[in-house]
Amino acid sequence: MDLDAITKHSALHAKPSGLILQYGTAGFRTKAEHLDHVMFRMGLLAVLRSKQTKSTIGVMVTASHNPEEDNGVKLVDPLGEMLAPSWEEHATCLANAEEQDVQRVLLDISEKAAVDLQQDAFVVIGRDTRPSSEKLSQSVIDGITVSGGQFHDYGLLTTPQLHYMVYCRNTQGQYGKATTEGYYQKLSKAFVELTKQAFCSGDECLLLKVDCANGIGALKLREMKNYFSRGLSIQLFNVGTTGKLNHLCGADFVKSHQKPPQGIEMKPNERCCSFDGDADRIIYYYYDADGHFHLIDGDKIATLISSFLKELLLEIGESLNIGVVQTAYANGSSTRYLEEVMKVPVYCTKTGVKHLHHKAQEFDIGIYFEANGHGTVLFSKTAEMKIKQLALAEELEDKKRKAAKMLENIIDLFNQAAGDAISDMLVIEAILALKGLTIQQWDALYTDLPNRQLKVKVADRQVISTTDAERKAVTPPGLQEAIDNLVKKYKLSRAFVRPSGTEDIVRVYAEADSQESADSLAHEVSLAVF
Ligand code: NG1
Ligand code: ZN
Repeated sequence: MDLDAITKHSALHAKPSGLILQYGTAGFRTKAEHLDHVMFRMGLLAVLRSKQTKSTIGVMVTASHNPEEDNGVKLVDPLGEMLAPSWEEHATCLANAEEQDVQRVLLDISEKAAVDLQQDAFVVIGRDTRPSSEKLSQSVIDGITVSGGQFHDYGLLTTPQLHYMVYCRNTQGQYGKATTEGYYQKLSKAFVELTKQAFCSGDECLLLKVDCANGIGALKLREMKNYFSRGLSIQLFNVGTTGKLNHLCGADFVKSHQKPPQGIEMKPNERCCSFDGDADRIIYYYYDADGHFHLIDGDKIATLISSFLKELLLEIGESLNIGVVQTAYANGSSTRYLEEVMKVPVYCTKTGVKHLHHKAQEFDIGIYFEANGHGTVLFSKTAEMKIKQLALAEELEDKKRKAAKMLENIIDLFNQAAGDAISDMLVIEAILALKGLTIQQWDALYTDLPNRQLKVKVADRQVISTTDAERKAVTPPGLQEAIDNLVKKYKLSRAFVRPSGTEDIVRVYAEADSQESADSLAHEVSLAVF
């Protein structure tokens, strides 16, 4: 590495003085105009990480569901996972270093992480459709090339597609081909195989309306549609030609406002879903015949998937263990239903998919979803091998082998590297078709407890610290007692606060037996935060 060249180049991507940023829940995120230096430096860091792991590393330029003016960047580790926590710290140090210290911090990281600087480096880059993303990804490339790394720029990609590419490249193609065609082929083949028996001849019953949040999901879903000769009929809305990214639409909007997005025509009982801005989240919803809006969030998605997988496991008769992983935002009714009715073990982790993903890896089949629709299912190598063997076992009775074949296709249909709106959508559509379930029947599995999420602006959100998977506040003193006393006033109630990792706010969550109570509890708790 030519450190002098790096210093020279770094000056062209100067850090605005006084700006301090944190590698948060999903990398760095802030107004796009403040991110040029971060992008350049993440290019540098990706090269170091690649040298250290002797693997391809990914860099994704996106700010997901944030407003169009924002942007962000995150690094993807060798198996398509989020960056390791110790490297998040390195990322924060490097992003915040003053210009004259960049060299020193780079050397510091190399030393601490025992990076062999002679090693080759390879980085792949993807970006979302934000107006700022192209230029910012160019700054990442600058950082990579000046530090002697090689790269492949995929250009426009969904976040989960980039995770997939990284995973494929580091497993010598075993997981799939590291191209968008490879991704579409893998998913569409698994979907077609899985749903072979399910589809009726008319297209009408299979219609799905998709709100693409005016983002990358529109482009990629349109490409994907070409790979289906039959089966699902998808109609795209909010494709980015007129509307603004994430503005009054998208999964985050629908989930947090508990109402439909603008720009989609919904008829009663029609199945609709929304992606977020980088297509790693999905939320379903519909209007009933009386005009009431029904939201089907990540918790209900996890429930549908868990019950389907559990049934298949019973049929193949293998004792593979299943675990469902949620966060504190999971609706209390979902946790109760999973534990008490379905009898599957449920675990709660801190917010952010990296925590859920990590926990889900402990099971043969780890199902994880955030309430906001971000999640996937992970299969252990043992589970995958057992399932593959059974699918091939000629002597097995038909029913068992069919179940094993379904599981085999399900493994291929889920993105094993990250939560993925396109892949999750196909899994859900397949399950609904195979089970002959309508969206209303799915919705009726359990009734959500009314809930409310609020954002509170405070001078310094870091004064709030939490424990017990963020369900209890440790500081400031007295806050948890205040929340406990408020919660006691309502029936079936629960509330917690935590500083957001992606926005400069504190999030308040409350649920209770009625919407009025949930709203009032959330409001009272937000007053206690000041
Ligand atoms: P923060 O801002 O830390 O709450 C939000 C979501 C997370 C996760 C990240 C990354 C909620 C309550 N929080 O994190 O679940 O998806 O963004 O996108 O939905
Ligand atoms: Zn996202």
